[in-house]
Amino acid sequence: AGELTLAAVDLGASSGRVMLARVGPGRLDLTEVHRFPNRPVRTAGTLQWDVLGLYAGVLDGLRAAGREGDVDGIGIDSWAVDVGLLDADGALLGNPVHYRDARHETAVADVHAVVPPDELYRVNGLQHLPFNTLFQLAAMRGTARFAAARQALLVPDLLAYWLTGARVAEVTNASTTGLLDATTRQWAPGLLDRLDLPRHLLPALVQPGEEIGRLTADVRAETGLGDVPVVAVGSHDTASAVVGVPARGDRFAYVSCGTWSLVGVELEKPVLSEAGRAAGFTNELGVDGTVRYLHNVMGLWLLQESLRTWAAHGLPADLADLLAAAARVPAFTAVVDVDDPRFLPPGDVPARIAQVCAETGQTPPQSQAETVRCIVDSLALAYRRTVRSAEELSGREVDVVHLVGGGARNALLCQLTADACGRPVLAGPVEAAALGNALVQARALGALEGGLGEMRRLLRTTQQLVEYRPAGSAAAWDAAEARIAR
Ligand code: LFR
Repeated sequence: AGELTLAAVDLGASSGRVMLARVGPGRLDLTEVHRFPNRPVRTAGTLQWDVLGLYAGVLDGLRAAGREGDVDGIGIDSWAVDVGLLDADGALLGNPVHYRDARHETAVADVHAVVPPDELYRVNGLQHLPFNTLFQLAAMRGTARFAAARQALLVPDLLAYWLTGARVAEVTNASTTGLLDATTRQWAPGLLDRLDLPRHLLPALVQPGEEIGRLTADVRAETGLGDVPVVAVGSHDTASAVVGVPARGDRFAYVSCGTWSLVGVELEKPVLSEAGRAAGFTNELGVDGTVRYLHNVMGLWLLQESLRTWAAHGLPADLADLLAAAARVPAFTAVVDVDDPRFLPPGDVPARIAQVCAETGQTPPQSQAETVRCIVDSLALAYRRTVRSAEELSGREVDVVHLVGGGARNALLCQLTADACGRPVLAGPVEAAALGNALVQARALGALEGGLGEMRRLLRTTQQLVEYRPAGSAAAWDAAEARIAR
């Protein structure tokens, strides 16, 4: 097998990237060819994704990729759950609504009245998040837009549709909708019927590695690329990031740390226990039939929103400076439960932290550095709690915690995660999602052989990783946990 040049499109909540990967036996290099901001827009009270802006960024990136040489394949991954609705002509009916929009939640009680939460979990195995696609669609029932809708496409599938003309639902991302049966791994028609969601909304499923289609003539003309296949990858960014975890064997936990921190283990089969539901564990599908048994921890969002709030008030908002200051203030002056749903919507996170501290009888952080320290301590504490629960609930033992994604650059967070979990943390790669995207393409197109183990071996031999050894006492973390016990 030779070497291939692959474009990996990776869209995050705050920016989109087009990366060029050169992959072959013993080789895996990644370079960024284009990066563009992802700015959600609120109109008439609804928070939405500027999906045409994102698509334009993808086209710019593909054009830039083409200038570097021949492109052999394209893969797309992004955040999950959000969908664009298409009408009978295949035209987009408005912008996909952002998962942080408050309206989705209005349907939760209605859905649960028809399918109680425990029953829902036995079918879809999904942690309750108020924005899971089924709640979003249920909240739209009765609207003109919904009446006109013939199909719902998840964001990466929508972009792939515009590139190729083919409409599919890639299965790792489909598993985040709440409408996929966790046991059969097919759409759950019974669930759709009971919730009055037309079955035709959901396109045929495809597996990572299948070709979705080839660039249309229009797109070829616009990008300068040739007859390039768009290959289904783990189109849920977290699925691609878990491919990009450079683990050896199966005794590992991961923290996929970006805007969210997805914390869990990789399994062969779903765990649909009531205890897992109560602990907020999800059974999302991974590449090669794996299960991502994980919990959504609020993640770097808390830092991002704090910086945004401070910048708006004219306060210092340089992350590196604030983290350096946070490393110098004492640990555990205040900790919060980062999964408090009040942290989900955009807004003044520092004020919300102060409020939660007051409610739990703690002195709120008195400075920006203390607020940042509170966030980082609280994230590490949540990782500790979640890794432990994942082990207990799944029976999988964990020797090492892999921290991948942008958070791998945050040395304070990595060290505190090692201390909190009492396990070594292997940090990196930062671009795990783009790497996982490229690896799945490379195998589909014949440049690599084998399973996740071979892909991960290639990651270990080519990517820069940093090890953090655990230090300090478990008792301090236990005491911190007791302060926020729910
Ligand atoms: C991470 C992520 C999470 C998903 C959240 C919302 O980027 O994809 O896995 O729960 O975004 O879609």
